[in-house]
Amino acid sequence: MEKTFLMVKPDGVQRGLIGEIVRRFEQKGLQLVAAKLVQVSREQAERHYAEHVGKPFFDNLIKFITSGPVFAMVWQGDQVVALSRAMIGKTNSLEALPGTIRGDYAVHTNLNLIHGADSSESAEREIANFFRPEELLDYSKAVQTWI
Ligand code: RTP
Ligand code: MG
Repeated sequence: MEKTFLMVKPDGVQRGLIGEIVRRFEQKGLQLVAAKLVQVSREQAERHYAEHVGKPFFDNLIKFITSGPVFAMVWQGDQVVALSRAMIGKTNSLEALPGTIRGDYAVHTNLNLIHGADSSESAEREIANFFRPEELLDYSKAVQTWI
């Protein structure tokens, strides 16, 4: 089963949106396999956003993501990477459609509430940056048969 790394960013934690965001993925039928509040260090943030090193928004992005706790999660499900990205919505807040998390709650591209891994390979790398292997729980949910 595919896994992805999702993270409620500091703005989402500050706005009290952890529950609302978790609710959406849970009700969709995805399975939560790990979660924790994390104060991200500068080194950890730079590893997480390594693909953006050198871009004009990089420094602000690192400053923002380390500005307060984030809620890091691992979710599992069929095509979970693509599915969760669709539920999150476009990066640019003006393009994020209503019904998506960013479309419903985010006003600014820089304060866009949630991160979602963009591929299975990114997910694997990002999960390893936030979780030890034993923190990912392997358990079955009876309801999964019906989804
Ligand atoms: P994320 O990685 O945070 O889930 O966001 P994403 O895939 O939708 O977007 P990505 O291209 O990976 O960019 C990472 C974050 O950097 C900020 N950003 N600003 N042109 C800009 O000013 C710009 N482009 C990206 C956004 O906050 C984005 O979430
Ligand atoms: Mg990205």
